[in-house]
Amino acid sequence: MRWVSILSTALLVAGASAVPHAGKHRRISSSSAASSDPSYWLADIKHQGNAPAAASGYKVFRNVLDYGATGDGTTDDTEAINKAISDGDRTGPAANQTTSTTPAIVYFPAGTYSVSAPIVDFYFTQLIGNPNSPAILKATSSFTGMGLIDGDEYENGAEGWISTNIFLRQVRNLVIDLTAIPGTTAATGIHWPSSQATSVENVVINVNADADSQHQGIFIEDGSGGWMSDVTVNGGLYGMNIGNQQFTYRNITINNAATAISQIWDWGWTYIGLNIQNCTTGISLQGGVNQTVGGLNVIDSTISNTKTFVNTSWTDTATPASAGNLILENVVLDNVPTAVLGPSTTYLEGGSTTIASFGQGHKYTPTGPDTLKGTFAPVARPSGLVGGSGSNYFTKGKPQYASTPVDSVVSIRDSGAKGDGTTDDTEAINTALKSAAGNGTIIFFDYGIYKVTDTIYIPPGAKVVGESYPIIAASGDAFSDASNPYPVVQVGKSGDKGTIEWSDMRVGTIGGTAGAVLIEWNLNGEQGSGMWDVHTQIGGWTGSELQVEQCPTSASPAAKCQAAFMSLHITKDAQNFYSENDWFWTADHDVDDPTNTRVSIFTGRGVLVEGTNIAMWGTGSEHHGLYQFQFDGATNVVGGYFQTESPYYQPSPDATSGPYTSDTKWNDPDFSTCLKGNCDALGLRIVDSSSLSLYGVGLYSFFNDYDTSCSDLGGSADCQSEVFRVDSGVSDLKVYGYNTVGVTNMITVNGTSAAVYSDNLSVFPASIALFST
Ligand SMILES: *[C@@H]1O[C@H](CO)[C@@H](O)[C@H](O)[C@H]1NC(C)=O
Ligand SMILES: *[C@@H]1O[C@H](CO)[C@@H](O)[C@H](O)[C@H]1NC(C)=O
Ligand SMILES: *[C@@H]1O[C@H](CO)[C@@H](O)[C@H](O)[C@H]1NC(C)=O
Ligand SMILES: *[C@@H]1O[C@H](CO)[C@@H](O)[C@H](O)[C@H]1NC(C)=O
Ligand SMILES: *[C@@H]1O[C@H](CO)[C@@H](O)[C@H](O)[C@H]1NC(C)=O
Ligand SMILES: *[C@@H]1O[C@H](CO)[C@@H](O)[C@H](O)[C@H]1NC(C)=O
Ligand SMILES: *[C@@H]1O[C@H](CO)[C@@H](O)[C@H](O)[C@H]1NC(C)=O
Ligand SMILES: CC(=O)N[C@H]1CO[C@H](CO)[C@@H](O)[C@@H]1O
Repeated sequence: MRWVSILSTALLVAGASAVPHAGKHRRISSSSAASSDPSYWLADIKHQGNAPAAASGYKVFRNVLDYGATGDGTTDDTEAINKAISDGDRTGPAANQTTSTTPAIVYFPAGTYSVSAPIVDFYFTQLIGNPNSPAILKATSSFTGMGLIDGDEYENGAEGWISTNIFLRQVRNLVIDLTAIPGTTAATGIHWPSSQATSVENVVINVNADADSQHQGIFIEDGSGGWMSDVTVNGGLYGMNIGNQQFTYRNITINNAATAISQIWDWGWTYIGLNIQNCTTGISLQGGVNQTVGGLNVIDSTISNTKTFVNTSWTDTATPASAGNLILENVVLDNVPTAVLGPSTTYLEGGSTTIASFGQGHKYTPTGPDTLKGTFAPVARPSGLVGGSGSNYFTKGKPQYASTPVDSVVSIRDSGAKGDGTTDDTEAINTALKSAAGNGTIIFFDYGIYKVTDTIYIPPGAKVVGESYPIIAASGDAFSDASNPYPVVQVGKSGDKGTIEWSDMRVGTIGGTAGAVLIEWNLNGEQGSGMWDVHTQIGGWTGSELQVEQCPTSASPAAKCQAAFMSLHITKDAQNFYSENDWFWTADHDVDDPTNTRVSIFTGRGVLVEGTNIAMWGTGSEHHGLYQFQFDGATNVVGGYFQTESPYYQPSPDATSGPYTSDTKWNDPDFSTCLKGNCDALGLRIVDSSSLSLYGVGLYSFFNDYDTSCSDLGGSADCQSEVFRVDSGVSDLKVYGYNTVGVTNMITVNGTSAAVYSDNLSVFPASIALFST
């Protein structure tokens, strides 16, 4: 989550002159009143979320109509909507306080909501419309503010929350309409500096599409993101004007903007399914000769009726030498005269054609560095990972069950679970999951802290959905023995077949649970089984008994702060595991502490993948003691962006000196080749695995025993000696857009360093556009 300041925000607000562009945009007519909200189970069920640490009577679910909003298209609903968000002593950006105790869903029934000032989004808040008739948030002609939805309102010239600490937020099923604001007035649909475990999904943003429009759909100036999918922007100077450490975008459509995407800065960004139509420029890498964009991966995309697809300032002598990486794979062009334009020449002609592959940057295949400038051998995509049209990778958005009737949803609280953080809910949850899985019923986890003392088993057929990220929290003896690891949530048992869908939840632990495997995925699933917005959050939340008081950074690794054996285990039985925006987090700070004080919580392993046909889009794994991701015996793996961080306390102790150490039974890395005294957890290890294509990987090590000087820009990058190991038995591995921070040796192949950071300096990290074995 750590942020490093790259640019001052003053640079970033739209104001540059617009480029003329063709086309007219689609306008949505304002009309329908809120009374015509079609049935949607999430709105219509009984609302009984229980936030145990909030004041009594605290409401998790809020319907904006209950706070005086009308949705009639004319009444100014701004104040009522903001009241629905802030109600219940919730802390806004001015209070600058993150929280695990006051979650909220703010629901917008169908209708047109007139808005004259920003809707100020809060931490741990989901703004949700009806997928059967998304509400329109319509700016008045005199609207002013940083964004119609402002995800991090400025207070005294600074963002209220530190953007890299903003977690647990969603915006979905909404239409944002700025078309009443004159095109000559700068205006933004969503201002969204944010980080892991956040998402914007199924949103349409209509802005002014005149030739001189100063509008933009999305503006992000920083953060450690993040996920967006199924988002459409119509019109604008910029469809999106965006900078962030790393981000994943799936199925993003931009029509009729001057520049569809203005990439202000990044370390890496993965686009899968980018659709750009009728724009002048598709993606513009800002920054000029001194590049500010680390890199982009764009795959399975379609660009049409657009003069220039990518405008870049990269040259093979631009600085920093390893910035401006570009990877294009399977991109269809339709009437796009120039595909890639450099500062003084065209790098790739366009037309109506398919770009099978094109790249620029440094490459190691597997030796290097060499300059990649042109085509490369694209991935021969395994059939088990392909779906939809042509050779596109299979993708599937988070199921919202829009047409499911309310009587096909079973509440876990109605089934006897309490979610109060103290009652043992194991049996009630297991009984409910078992009976619902057979008949297609959704099991709905009303918000709560569900303490369990034994494994929760999710059987085939289950559809499990949470209300604003409820948490299943393991507690007690079953989970306490690190030499006898034990699953908290087991998704399918060995041999189980079928489909399981799981979304919007967290799994955590209470107290010392050194043997907990938070999620064990065994399902031999149908394609489309998986997890969407399911996170592990180990420590740092009220009720976890793993907060500042119990686990301060000054403490030696006491048993009570050894909190998990592993976050996620995708076993060798698992097939067709699909994942979107899942984040596996050993807490580095206490989110309920007023100054986000750091904590030392010790866990063993992040994500271990041993299965077949695995897709992981937009994922991160942070602060586990031995590794963040390990692929061991895995076949057919695709995904991106993969983001990791090493524990901040390392190397005191480091990965060789506990409290979790290498165990041959688990085929853990042995750390035999790292520089002694500098053996932090690996970000990524691959062994005995085949056909892996990773589109965007960032392995970061910011700290040495809580000191960041080892990762300073221009410094010695010696927070740790190695972070990415490719060991024996690996075939057909491709890594695109690879970034490291604070690491001396970027890649270790068969025990020998294959790439050093100093050959590959980028905007802040070191970068390699393409690594393949
Ligand atoms: C693109 O422009 C053409 C002609 O100007 C128009 O017919 C078409 O509807 C536009 N497409 C979109 C998606 O707006
Ligand atoms: C992309 O998003 C649009 C709008 O939400 C949706 O209609 C379409 O089905 C999505 N396409 C894919 C491939 O997910
Ligand atoms: C690029 O960076 C160099 C070194 O910091 C500086 O001297 C130069 O003025 C910069 N160029 C531009 C166009 O900003
Ligand atoms: C490409 O970017 C450069 C530098 O920002 C700019 O001068 C030029 O006009 C752009 N060209 C196009 C076709 O967008
Ligand atoms: C499905 O099973 C659940 C849990 O036993 C039950 O409450 C529900 O009524 C069943 N639904 C149907 C449609 O059979
Ligand atoms: C918010 O709190 C953090 C941590 O205490 C602090 O570093 C930051 O300056 C604060 N920001 C504002 C705008 O008050
Ligand atoms: C690693 O060593 C094995 C066994 O000697 C060899 O087959 C493999 O090609 C090596 N891997 C790379 C990437 O050089
Ligand atoms: C091998 C190589 O290209 N090294 C470059 C890495 O980046 C630095 C900073 O831009 C250059 O000075 C090196 O030449």
